[in-house]
Amino acid sequence: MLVRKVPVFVPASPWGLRLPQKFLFLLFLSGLVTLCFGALFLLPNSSRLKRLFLAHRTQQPGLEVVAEVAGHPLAREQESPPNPAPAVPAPGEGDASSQASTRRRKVWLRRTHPTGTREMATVARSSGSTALRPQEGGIPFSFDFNAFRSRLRHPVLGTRADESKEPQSLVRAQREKIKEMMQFAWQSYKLYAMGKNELRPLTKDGYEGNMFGGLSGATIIDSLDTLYLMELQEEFQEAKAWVEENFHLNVSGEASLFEVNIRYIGGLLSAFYLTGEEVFRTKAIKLGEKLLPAFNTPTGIPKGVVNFKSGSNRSWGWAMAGSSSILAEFGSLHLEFLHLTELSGNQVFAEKVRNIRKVLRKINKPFGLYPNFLSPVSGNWMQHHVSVGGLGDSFYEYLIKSWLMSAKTDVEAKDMYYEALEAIETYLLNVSPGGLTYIAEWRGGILDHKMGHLACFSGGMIALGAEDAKEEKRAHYRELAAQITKTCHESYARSDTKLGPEAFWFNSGREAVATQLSESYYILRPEVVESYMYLWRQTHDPIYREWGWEVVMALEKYCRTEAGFSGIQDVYSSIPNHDNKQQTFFLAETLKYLYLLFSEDDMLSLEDWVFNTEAHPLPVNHSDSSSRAGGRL
Ligand code: DMJ
Repeated sequence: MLVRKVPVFVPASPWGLRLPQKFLFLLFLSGLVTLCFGALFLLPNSSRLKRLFLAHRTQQPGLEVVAEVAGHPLAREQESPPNPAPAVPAPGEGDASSQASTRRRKVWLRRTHPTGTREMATVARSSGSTALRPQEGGIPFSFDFNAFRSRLRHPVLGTRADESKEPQSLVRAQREKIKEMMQFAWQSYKLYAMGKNELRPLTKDGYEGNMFGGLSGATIIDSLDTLYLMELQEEFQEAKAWVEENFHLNVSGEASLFEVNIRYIGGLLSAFYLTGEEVFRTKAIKLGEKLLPAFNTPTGIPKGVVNFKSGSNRSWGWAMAGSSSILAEFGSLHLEFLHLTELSGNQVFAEKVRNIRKVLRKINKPFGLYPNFLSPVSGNWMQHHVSVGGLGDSFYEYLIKSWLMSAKTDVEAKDMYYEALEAIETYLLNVSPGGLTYIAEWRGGILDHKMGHLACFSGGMIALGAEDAKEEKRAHYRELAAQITKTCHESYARSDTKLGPEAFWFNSGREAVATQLSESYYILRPEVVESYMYLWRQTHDPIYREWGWEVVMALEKYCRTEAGFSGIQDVYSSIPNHDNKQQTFFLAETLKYLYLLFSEDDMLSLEDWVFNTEAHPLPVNHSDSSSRAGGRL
């Protein structure tokens, strides 16, 4: 073994320095260099310099964002540090100029929201003007939040005309009751499951599930806008603080593109548009980037599952043996992705969904119908199963809502919607011997005479679209919407709990009831009250509030537990067997639609907002399209 002898002394260098001294000198030098370079990053407003050092610059702002954020693997994975310092201090905490700007904003808010006083307080306190410019660690693209808000036709929360007229009205008390339910659902979640995706109210713990790729806090993000809308300000601040401090995107599991999009992206986008809080915009865009690998397929039709770590994608194993993408999944991205482009300047999001539209436009449709399974490789339908319930539902919803969100400029979406509706009417619509109108499911020409609970959203959708149909069809669609909604109400009314089953049939004399236990459950779903809300807004027929109130009473009686709300396993048993799950959509959708049903029409006015399929409000594009970021909303 060779043993090296340690020298007794080190010879001096030509400058008279010994080795330890040289080492110290070098250490000092490298420290100095690090300090200078670090200053570049620490100095305020260094984002321009950072750009110079960290990315290729391009001339087009949109592409700049692609190069810097989407294209850079590190940037894609990177997260803002937890608990970032607020860019604008809260009123009273900042310097004179920021206080002046807060004052200016309050004046502006007073002008644009003359009677929405509480909403004004929330927006002013929470955001100041943070959304007006990019922040450190944020997205290098500015969105003019003030201009956006000034284009809305109504105060976001309405004028509360009813409150000033009848402060003690029954409707107000009903609304307050629904607010209390939301508060209870939130408090229970907070107490037993804060940060987890869902609350399990019986076991009093949290549940992560496997749909979100390791992302947490689905209930929090799904609840943000409902809390805001109900003016549960303390709870909203708790939710926001969690997003700021604990909502991390550097996760590495497999996620459902659809679920992450409708719940997380939808929830964050709405929270941003309601409050102007930069954190929601930044996280929505960064999360949107993590979904993009799902689109890496020969046709550009995304696969259902994306791996956040490897960026690989796959179809669900149950979707024609892993060969198909699902219509409702790839067809329910349009609204959110256009808003991601709008808020980031990054064209990639809009391009992805426009390509989906192009493929669907071109492909041959059997009898004008859209089957539920499509190969993302060949672009061919894989099975002729058509449904307005599960697997198909929100595709149709997003067509009519794309038209409405574009301020009625996306004519292609409108045409596709009415053509699809015609085909559905011709081949799927039925009236039972007992006189109930329902939309059946179609399997290559053979009908299953059943409707899923999910399909009950269609009453609301058809009502929403009725006004823009050809004149001779308008009254017909209004009536059709009312009839379908009535059928869905029957599915509730014919159960012992007055809650509806997961699926109900129209067979052999039994109508609008489930025929087996495996279809008799109710998991706090929103679709029926969603339709009540749209029908109420369209007709003001008091029956919809009556029916909505029946649901409130039933939820209280059969689904409320000591520690939150739970689904039940059999709507035909008045002794509830709870499923131990408080679904995130109960807070995002069911309670929100109920609350809106008992509110004035100008609260989240349909002139200004469309609801994504998870009930997250996204704004209608009222602006001149030439001034937009190019998302053509
Ligand atoms: C929600 O996540 C959405 O409404 C989706 O479109 C369908 N299912 C649930 C609620 O039932």
